[in-house]
Amino acid sequence: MEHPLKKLIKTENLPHEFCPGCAIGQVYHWVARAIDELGIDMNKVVLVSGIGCCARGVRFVRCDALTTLHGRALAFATGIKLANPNLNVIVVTGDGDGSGIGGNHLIHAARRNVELTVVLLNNGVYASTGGQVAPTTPHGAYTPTTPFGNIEDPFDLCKLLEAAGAVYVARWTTYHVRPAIESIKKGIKKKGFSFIEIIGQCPTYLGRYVLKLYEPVECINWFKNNSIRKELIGNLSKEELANKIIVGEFVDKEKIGLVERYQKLYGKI
Ligand SMILES: Cc1ncc(C[n+]2csc(CCOP(=O)(O)OP(=O)(O)O)c2C)c(N)n1
Ligand SMILES: [Mg+2]
Repeated sequence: MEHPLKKLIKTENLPHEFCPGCAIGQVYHWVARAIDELGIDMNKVVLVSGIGCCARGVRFVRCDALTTLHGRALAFATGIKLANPNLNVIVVTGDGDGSGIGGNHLIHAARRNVELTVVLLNNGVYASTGGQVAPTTPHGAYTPTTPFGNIEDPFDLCKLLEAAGAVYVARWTTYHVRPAIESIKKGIKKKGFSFIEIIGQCPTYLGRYVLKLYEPVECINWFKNNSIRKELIGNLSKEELANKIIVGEFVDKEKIGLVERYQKLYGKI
């Protein structure tokens, strides 16, 4: 059987090293589909990632791609965009790579409003190194490094990126296929820093340790049953929302980006 996105997915690089049912396949498929639906020439796309399971996926998409240093994808992506503003530079990163070791780069790229799209797969753990606790791991969660339950609170990455200055911010889960693809499309089209968080299953660690669910599809059903659209929050109390994943678009605004500011500056000299 031919892959329906064979023109964009490097099926010749298969088989892959990901666990069965991992969200990474979905995330890269959606990025490829968004590019395809926007009709963007793949020669004008660069995918940039750091280190981690999620970061490894860039090698399966038929475009120029870099896996860089751990947490430094945004530094490389910023350089690429400044050097060649005609490229669509998309960073696909994990929660650890993007918001742990790379957290500082993430907030500053948003503050500077670099014309980049970040798609961050949040599986709540450092999956590739054994499922250790991450800045996104839920409070109380059992992981190999929190055997008594996580005593810390996780980041709300969308609030963080909104405060940092991103012009487009959205969160979906791997259950929300179509809205997630639409958000990635919007993010790519935005002239500024866009951030799309995808809460996704790592069946091996998030599933086994944190959610105590053993099948990928059970994790996706858990996301379905434990998420709520931003518009439906209504009068729900903080306590009622405490364990819910709030999904939707949180920011969609216009602001001049860094590359455009540079271009204006050069025009004046
Ligand atoms: C400088 C440095 N520190 C730590 C590591 C080990 N390391 C590799 S990947 C990773 C975590 C990746 O987590 P995440 O970005 O969430 O990716 P996932 O595997 O969950 O997709 C860590 C800590 C490293 N490779 N380099
Ligand atoms: Mg992770």
